[in-house]
Amino acid sequence: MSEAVSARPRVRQWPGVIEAYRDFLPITDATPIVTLLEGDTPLIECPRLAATIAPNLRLLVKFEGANPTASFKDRGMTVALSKAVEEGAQMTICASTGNTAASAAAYSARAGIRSAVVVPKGNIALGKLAQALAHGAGVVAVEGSFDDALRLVREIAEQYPVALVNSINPFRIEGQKTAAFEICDRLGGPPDYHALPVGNAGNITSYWKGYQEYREKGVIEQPPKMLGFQAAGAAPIVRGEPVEHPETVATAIRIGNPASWKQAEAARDESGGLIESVTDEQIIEAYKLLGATEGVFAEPASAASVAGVKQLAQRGYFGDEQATVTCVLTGHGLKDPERAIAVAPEHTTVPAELDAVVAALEL
Ligand code: AN7
Repeated sequence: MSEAVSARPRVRQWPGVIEAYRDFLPITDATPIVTLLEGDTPLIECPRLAATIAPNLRLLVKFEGANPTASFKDRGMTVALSKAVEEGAQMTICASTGNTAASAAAYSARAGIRSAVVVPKGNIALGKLAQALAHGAGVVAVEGSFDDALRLVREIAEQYPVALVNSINPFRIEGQKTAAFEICDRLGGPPDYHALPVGNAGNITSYWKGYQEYREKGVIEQPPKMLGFQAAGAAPIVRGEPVEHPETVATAIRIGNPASWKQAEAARDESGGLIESVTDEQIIEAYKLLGATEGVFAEPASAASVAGVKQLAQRGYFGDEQATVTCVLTGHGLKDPERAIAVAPEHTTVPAELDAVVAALEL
């Protein structure tokens, strides 16, 4: 037998979510896999944070900022782009509060096709805009909200030959559900509660689908209770009606009329969980705590999950049981450096002399 010779030596690494969970995904041999090796993100135990906000809990965070474009969107985008290319698409389009835009732009570049993103003017974090531009997307800011942008791209996708890659694209949901599989696989079972921020409600829909599929396959017995958190100024599901002018520091979830509203309610009700709101103050407090107590830097929207768990713990929701709670930290803190600097104390500038630096450091 001749020796197998390969021009490219095999790299021993995680293969991305499609190869890792292929059996659960609508992928065939004809599907070209567009991947940046997303997924396999850290599930980090946070005992110090738990001691501060909810001493009875075993608290873990799923750090989705460790994905290639630094948010959870990459899990859905690898499947959406793979299917779009399979179907012959030459261009993608999406509306976005920023992270979808960054991910769509990157995966479109990876696939060798064009991308366009429509964002609400003035309300997209700097890092996300930088990413979309760096990956060559056509960026259009509209004088309106995310909801306006989504309405526009839906119309455009009906009239022009472009693939819509917002989470109304079912392949996005399919890819994103892999995060639920990872949590169960790493924990050796499901958590008791699963907390996450809710914006357009695609992610809560995805996680719930993932947990249910693992139950159907007999991998887990009992899926977790789903705990969704909206920002108080952008909480249509909590209020029971669309919010025309959503406002929050957590620009990622500044959404007034979520596309997957009904699915989010189903996840809440079928799991026996809840969807509540947290104020911007609570969000920023949790954001700072995560960074300072655990060394984990997530963007403000992500911290809504932690703020929500604190709110529930304070009113005794979890009881005395030592429940396991996973919080999804959906995006990296570096996405929004302006917010990080705005909420921190000002730093000192001194002459480049030892005495001055030592004095300033209060050593
Ligand atoms: C960091 O990028 O909607 O409930 O256009 O970026 O699935 O919408 C982002 C949403 C949470 C909410 N955390 O997830 C977009 C966009 C971060 C996010 C959400 C988003 P969904």
